[in-house]
Amino acid sequence: MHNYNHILKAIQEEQKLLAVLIDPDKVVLETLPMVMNKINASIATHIFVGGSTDTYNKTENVVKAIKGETKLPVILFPGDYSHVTEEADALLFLSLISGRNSEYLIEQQVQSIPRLKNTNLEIIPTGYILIDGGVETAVQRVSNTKPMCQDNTDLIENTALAGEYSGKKLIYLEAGSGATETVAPTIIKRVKNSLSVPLIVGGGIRTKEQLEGAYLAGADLVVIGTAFEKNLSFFDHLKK
Ligand code: 1GP
Repeated sequence: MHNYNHILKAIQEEQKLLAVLIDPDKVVLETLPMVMNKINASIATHIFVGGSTDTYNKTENVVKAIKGETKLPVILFPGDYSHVTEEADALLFLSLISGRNSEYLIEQQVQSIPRLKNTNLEIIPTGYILIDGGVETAVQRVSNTKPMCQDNTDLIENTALAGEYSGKKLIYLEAGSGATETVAPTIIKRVKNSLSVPLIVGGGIRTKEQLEGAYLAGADLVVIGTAFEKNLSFFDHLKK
């Protein structure tokens, strides 16, 4: 549990973590060295690789190419069991606990086992909670589940705790890639205060202020994808 322990240690030492999400469907392999240079010079601590779809089955090659350009841990954030590759350092073993679609609660997980059982991939059980981010996101479309309303803080908190009590080692509050509304700091705070396991927050974070707001509210690890995809100089403001 090397990568998970590293997350726990960072929290103990009050260090905040930042993952850059690289979507195999969108990345251009030729420009990856330049992209990775920017990331390596920034405060990013992790690379997440994944997306709701991987149309061209590129995940494994993308992970290999990233590994060749960085020492940062590369963690899979799969949309589907077919995106699992041993080339990564760890896998967020996601269960979409905000939804009631058994496909994403247990079926995809069962389907992934033949690929996983003989690998050394570190598997991190993760409760994934989709929160309404103002627009219909790919997660919502692909998973065919409804996001949780940001007004329903009690239900969000209870869902997160149900995840922890079911043995999830991480809880991920997700507004969805490209969200116009991020997960509200009040929600992050409430969930963080209840949980004992680390809290990941992502979706729609496009400014340094939003990033700092998420940390201040209690996010242990923040995920940023779109802001960096759209503007590679985004991380110029987040240099080491
Ligand atoms: C999506 O939380 C991540 O799964 C990142 O979202 O692309 O909006 O940064 P963005």
